[in-house]
Amino acid sequence: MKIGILCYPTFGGSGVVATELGKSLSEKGNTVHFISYAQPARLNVFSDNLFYHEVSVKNYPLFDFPPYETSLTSKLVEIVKFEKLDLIHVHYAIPHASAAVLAKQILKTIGIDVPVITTLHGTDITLVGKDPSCKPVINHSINLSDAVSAVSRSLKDETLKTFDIKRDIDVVPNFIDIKKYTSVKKNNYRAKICDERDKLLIHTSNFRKVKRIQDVINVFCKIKKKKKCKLIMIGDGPERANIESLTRSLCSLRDVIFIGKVPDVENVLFNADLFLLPSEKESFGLSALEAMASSVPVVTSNAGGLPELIEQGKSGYVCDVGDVEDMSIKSLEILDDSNSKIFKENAFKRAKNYDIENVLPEYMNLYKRVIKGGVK
Ligand code: GMT
Repeated sequence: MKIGILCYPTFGGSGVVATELGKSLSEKGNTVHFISYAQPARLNVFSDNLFYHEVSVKNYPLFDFPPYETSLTSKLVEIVKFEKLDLIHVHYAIPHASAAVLAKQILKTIGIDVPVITTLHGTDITLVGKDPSCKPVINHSINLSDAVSAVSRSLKDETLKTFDIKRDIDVVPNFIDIKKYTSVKKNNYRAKICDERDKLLIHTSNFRKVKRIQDVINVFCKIKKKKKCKLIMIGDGPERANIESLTRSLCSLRDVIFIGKVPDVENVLFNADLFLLPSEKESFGLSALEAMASSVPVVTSNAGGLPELIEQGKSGYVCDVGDVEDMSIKSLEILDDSNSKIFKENAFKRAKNYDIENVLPEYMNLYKRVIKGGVK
């Protein structure tokens, strides 16, 4: 198949899922064309069936806002026409779904029928998408896509509740490539900052308000009173400066280190003891799955799709959003030497269900369903 993938190029979950999906599809012999405004962060391999097309936006003194969606739509029309794509798969509805639906309509006028698959990732529905400034456009593009998937049952339910949807939505969960996590042998960060008795805690995110990162620091401070431990904060974003100053006021900077964005998160997760994700909203929680694939148990909030991923009391715990007291109690239980090993084993076992080899066929089925006239 010849597949066009539209996504954000950043380290955010939807961009990571889109890129890993495209890489895997190309390994299976499909031709994949990524379309975005920059090269996707995890697009680190190149082969003769993997392409990247950059969208450049025409600026003009009249424009206060460069018209990205128009440029994206035009680029899509060009790529579908000249590369003879069998389908367009968009990740994160805003603005990708409406651009793809418009491109589809334009292509129809010249006799090309290209199916559009929209994958909803989270804030495109739960936060930004439901805002009146986006809602009618998102609603329309979901209804006019040829297939729509959501990354959890919770996100599907919220989509149906919030919008006027006249079609089915499939649930296709996030995934990891388990091989990548099992081949790591050393965590240089752990070696550098921890002594033998230290437990290592990790948090990864894009440092937005919705992640409630202050809860990570507050839970860590509570654990620290009972157990020797260190915390590594991975990622970057608008809240980072605030969180760094909160950390400085609450604990020693030798105990918490902020390492910024890392492309190979598995090397930092390896041999860690606990992952914290106390988000306000989290449609799936890819970062928690990545931790579990590294045999790291998780303590998270019960937001969105997290309770679907984590088996309570086995691979970790989900606690009420904002309940830092409960999160620290559950963390201490997992960190206790008598429990730690079994939680780690269960986390890894759970993650194996989400291996790309199990999830890729679900996307392939969606593709086959929407390609009516067979592949070109
Ligand atoms: O978490 C973010 O703000 C990034 C966002 C994205 O689209 O890049 O992540 C969302 O999509 C991920 C991949 O499907 C999910 O694992 C995250 O749970 C989801 N984030 C939220 O719902 C807040």
